[in-house]
Amino acid sequence: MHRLSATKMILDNAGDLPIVANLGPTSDELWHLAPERDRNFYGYGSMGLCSSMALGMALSTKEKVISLDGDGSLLMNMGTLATIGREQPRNLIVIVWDNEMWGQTGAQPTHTAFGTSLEHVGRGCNISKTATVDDEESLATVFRQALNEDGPWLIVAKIEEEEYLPTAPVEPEMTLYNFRKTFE
Ligand SMILES: Cc1ncc(C[n+]2csc(CCOP(=O)(O)OP(=O)(O)O)c2C)c(N)n1
Ligand SMILES: [Mg+2]
Repeated sequence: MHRLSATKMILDNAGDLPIVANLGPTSDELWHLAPERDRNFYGYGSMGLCSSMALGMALSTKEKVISLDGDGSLLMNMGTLATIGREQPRNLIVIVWDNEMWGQTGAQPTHTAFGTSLEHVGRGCNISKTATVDDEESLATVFRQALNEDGPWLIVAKIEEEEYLPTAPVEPEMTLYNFRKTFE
């Protein structure tokens, strides 16, 4: 499964729901697919905080909130999963693009390349709606289920890297301004 195509599938199914994206190619691809979509929150610079920010949003709104996180980032701030399990936000869907590497800093293999299962970590943190999928069709099936059923959800999507798209020309201030406006 490739992240770009899977992200398009997420967008096709997500309607107008807020989507928070991990820094780097995850944000770049989201922008290239939907540059005018003000409900995209691009997490440039904030490694490890994608699902933390999505958790905060989920606790502040009734809408479903979608986090597109990365394995290396989630490993760096694994306490996020414990806090999600503690708070039990019914409207939070975390998808982890697991390429088993810190891709954008030189493709160094992460712990998931050596047996760490982020799904199992999530279950140990009391997140009961979980899945690990490695093809887009399975991801689409579980994602649609997550949109229809209470969470919190943790979906680990195993992906293969492909060539990066150009960095998205977005600024944090504008991202925040445009995104916030959609909640008024
Ligand atoms: C606190 C912090 N440490 C290190 C970095 C450098 N850094 C940026 S992205 C990244 C790797 C992120 O890995 P992952 O979440 O798996 O995303 P991928 O690159 O695989 O898409 C690192 C180490 C950073 N931005 N912030
Ligand atoms: Mg990664």
